[in-house]
Amino acid sequence: MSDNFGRKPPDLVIRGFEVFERFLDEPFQRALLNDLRKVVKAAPLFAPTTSRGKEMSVRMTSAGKLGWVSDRNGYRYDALHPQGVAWPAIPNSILNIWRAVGSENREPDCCLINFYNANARMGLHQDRDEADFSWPVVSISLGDDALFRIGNQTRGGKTESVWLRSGDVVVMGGDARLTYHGVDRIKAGTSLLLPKGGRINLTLRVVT
Ligand SMILES: O=C(O)CCC(=O)C(=O)O
Repeated sequence: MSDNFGRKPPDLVIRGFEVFERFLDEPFQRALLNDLRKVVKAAPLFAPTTSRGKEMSVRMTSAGKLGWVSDRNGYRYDALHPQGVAWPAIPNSILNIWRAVGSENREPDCCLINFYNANARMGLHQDRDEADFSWPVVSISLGDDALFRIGNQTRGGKTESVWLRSGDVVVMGGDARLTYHGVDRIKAGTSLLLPKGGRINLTLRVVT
């Protein structure tokens, strides 16, 4: 298990999104999954809704000081899970990835955990609810392949897509920090990591 990540350049850079392919080997991915099971036990996945009451297709939960929630009152970072409990701490295995590719100077406040079944997607959006955009967002993919779309810093315009696979890590920092991005589709059956299939995406964020 390679948790001693060496410094290496990204395999791909698309519009400033740095893609580290297979950054996590399979034993590490399995260890991460074990840690995530404990997080999900303490803070179960929930179905977020938009402020208009429309259910999003991803299921989510968080670890860290703050978690991301969306309901009738809109979306926001919150210190409590919708069930009223504090979010569990971010597992060290995940923090080590942040330290390797994100920053050694500050820990993230939030690890947002998104679960995608084969039909789930995420529309193009910016991550802009954080106080300081000089910190990157680090994204970790586990399970089935996802078609990740990268747009521009404003809505519209041409986009580019890349398949993200289990173990891939993407750093969205610098000029890419406020670039629109989303997930168009999940290719079911492309990974054996999750026993029932699907995809987990983790995003590490400095919020305050
Ligand atoms: O699932 C992904 O790869 C991207 C997730 C994302 O964009 C987000 O959580 O804001």
